[in-house]
Amino acid sequence: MAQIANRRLAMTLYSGDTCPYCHMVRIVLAEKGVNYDTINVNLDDTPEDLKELNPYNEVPTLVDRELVLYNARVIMEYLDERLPHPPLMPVDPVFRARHRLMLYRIERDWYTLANQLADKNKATDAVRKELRDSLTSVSPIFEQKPFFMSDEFSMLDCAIAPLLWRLPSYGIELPATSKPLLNYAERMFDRESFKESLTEGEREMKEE
Ligand SMILES: N[C@@H](CCC(=O)N[C@@H](CS)C(=O)NCC(=O)O)C(=O)O
Repeated sequence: MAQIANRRLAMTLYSGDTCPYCHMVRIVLAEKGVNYDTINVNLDDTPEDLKELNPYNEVPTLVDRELVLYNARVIMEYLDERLPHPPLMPVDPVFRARHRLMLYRIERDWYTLANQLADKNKATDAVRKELRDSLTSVSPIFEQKPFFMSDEFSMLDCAIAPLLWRLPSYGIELPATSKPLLNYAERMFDRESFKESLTEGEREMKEE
């Protein structure tokens, strides 16, 4: 697969060291075997060019020649279409729509809570409990297939794995009854693309 690993595309990712949305995009890029440049953005002091590229001044922001994209889902879908192998979304329109709906739910139900936990002023035990209970309740689903609701690794896994990786840093420990989810997390963390996607700040999270 050397030719895939050597794919030279003039892509640049503006990325945050601990940003979970950037992490999702980095996993997709690693799955696709893309060579890209990373600009590590300090969110307290964002570079001038990011302000010019993205009206929201946020990461992830991807530049592919003339094209500038932001919002993790927009970027991930673009990458999947631009680099179709390996595919990370179903082809069938109905399955594709369900996949998008699930991505939306992951973001709305789990990342809303995770974002609060990442913010010291908003992190409370009630939020911790809500996220922990929500994950615990869906744990049995992770037993049915090797990947999230699928026999193949997909965009859904790219979206969930960064959240699971951050649980210790949010102060969440899943109960033993969540074994299927814990096993799934270990499978994701063992995947090459996941290991490749990690920044220094993310590696440190696991040791917290
Ligand atoms: N919905 C956006 C969220 C991205 C986001 O929240 N990024 C944060 C870092 S994790 C950011 O850039 N924040 C900049 C700021 O708050 O000034 C996406 O999916 O890309």
